Amino acid sequence: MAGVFKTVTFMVLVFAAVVFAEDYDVGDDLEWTRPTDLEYYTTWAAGKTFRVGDELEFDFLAGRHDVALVSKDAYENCEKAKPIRLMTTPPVKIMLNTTGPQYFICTFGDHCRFGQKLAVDVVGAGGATTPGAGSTTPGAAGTPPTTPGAGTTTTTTTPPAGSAASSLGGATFLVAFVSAVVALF
Ligand SMILES: [Cu+2]
Repeated sequence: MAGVFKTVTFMVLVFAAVVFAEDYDVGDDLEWTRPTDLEYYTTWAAGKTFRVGDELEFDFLAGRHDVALVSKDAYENCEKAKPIRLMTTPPVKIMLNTTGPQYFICTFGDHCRFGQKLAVDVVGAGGATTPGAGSTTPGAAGTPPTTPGAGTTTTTTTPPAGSAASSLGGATFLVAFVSAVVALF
């Protein structure tokens, strides 16, 4: 009987973890393109809280743009030569699975220099930033540092089982819970 209960609890919590993860359409209506406003994607990212487990979706015309995951340096200087990862087939979906800043640019023409670049700062459980090694407030190039925690204090003092998921990043939560369940059996 206990086994059934555990299984049900597990399924409910997995569902909760999935529900609380957010999918972001990068750039909203403009999608992923060369903007007329240099700060367009900086503005788009400002005020959003990106958490582990959330997903970024870049939509663009194939062959006109691409998505390069790059270093902070490459982001700031629009250095296109050696991206960490280059993704060319839309839609490009990026699962945010680590905390800390992540940088994306388009490698076509001058697109990056014209503002087709995105920096996001990914936070983990409860909105607390776990500053990765060497992460100095992301985006010296213009991303306003979203004073971690200041705006989004989700007053969590021993939350009931149901609301636990909301205060945790989806993926982190999932991994932690799966580990717990495996340990139980
Ligand atoms: Cu482009």
